[in-house]
Amino acid sequence: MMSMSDLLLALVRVSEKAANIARACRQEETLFSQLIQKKQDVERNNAFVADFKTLADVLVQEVIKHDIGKQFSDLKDHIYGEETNEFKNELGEKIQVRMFEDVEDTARLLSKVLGGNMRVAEVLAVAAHQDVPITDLQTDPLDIPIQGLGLWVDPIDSTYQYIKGISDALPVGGLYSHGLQCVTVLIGVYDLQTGLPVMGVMNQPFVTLDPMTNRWTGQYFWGISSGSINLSSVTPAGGKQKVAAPSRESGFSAVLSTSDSERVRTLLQQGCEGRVSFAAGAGYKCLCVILGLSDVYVFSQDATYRWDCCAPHAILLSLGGGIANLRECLKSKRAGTMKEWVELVYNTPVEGVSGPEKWANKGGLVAYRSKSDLERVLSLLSTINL
Ligand code: 2IP
Ligand code: CA
Repeated sequence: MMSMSDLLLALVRVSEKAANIARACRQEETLFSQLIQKKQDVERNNAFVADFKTLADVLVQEVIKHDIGKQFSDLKDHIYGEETNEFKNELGEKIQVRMFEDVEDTARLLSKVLGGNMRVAEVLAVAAHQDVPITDLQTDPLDIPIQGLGLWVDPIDSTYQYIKGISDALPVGGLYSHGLQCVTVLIGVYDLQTGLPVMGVMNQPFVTLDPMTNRWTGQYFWGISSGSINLSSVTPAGGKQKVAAPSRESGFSAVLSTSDSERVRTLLQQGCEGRVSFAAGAGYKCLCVILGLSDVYVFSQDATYRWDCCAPHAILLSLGGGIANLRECLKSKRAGTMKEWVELVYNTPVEGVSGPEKWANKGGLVAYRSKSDLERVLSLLSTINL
């Protein structure tokens, strides 16, 4: 019988495959020389950028669905993601991107999307089919049933940074405001009944660029939070520390989106005595909190989605933190009714809307590692009305 540790291994493995695809798409000289050649022609260039972006996104999502669905039949019908698998190529033809059992068949389908470019299609198909051995993940068998679980997948978070492809951004205090480092692959597992996250894998495909080979290497993080079991690759939980959380300068700090409101930015700037950073990518900002680079990630807008948060949420829970619904927490704080802060849940859609908005995190969010940090944010923002 499949266990939670089998699922963790499978998710880490497929996230590494996804990272390979993300790197392969960016590394492909043909695609990039085409991009450069088309720079003069604004319209075509835009169309190409959009299509190229979509292909990486769609292919990664299909690979995750295929690999996990094949190994875990119970999960097959509960893998949800940001993208549909329908893809429009430059000629306006609609193509359903999917994985075949045979690498050649996948390559043939991809070449239709890529205007007949079989060489590039083969590079991507090989990355999509090639198994990635995982040698550095050891967990004891976890006696947690995997029935009744669903998955939220964001195949490439921070697509804007992925397309821009800036490789020489410099971190400030360990944190990147922009650049390829802000790109993440997010795979979150949640309980279909309670809506609570139970497992998360986050992969950062672009961490270090080797100047000699011009190749990137990445890293991954995981966390499990189920009942009394809390394990992660970030803390020494279970003695399996993979990445140590770096020690932070003293003082309360927040990471924000540049698109947040002036008022929220000002209130937090004041409350954090200037220790506010801005960074791209909802997943990356959560990762900054997970790694202790920032105490909280606050966002007062509705523009993040369940697939942005499920994976980091599980890791944060495993560390004793979480991701709370900002508006609901502020309401409860004002009413003085709060016993437990309201966490995001992943099984209930927003009523009365359709499309991706059904899964928007309405009311904003606070990602935190400790409850006292969440409470501090709520006090600082107590005067805002969402
Ligand atoms: C986006 C992406 C953006 C983020 C937005 C997400 O997901 O993470 O970067 O905005 O909230 O929905 P910001 O960078 O301002 O935080 P995607 O890239 O998958 O569309
Ligand atoms: Ca996203």
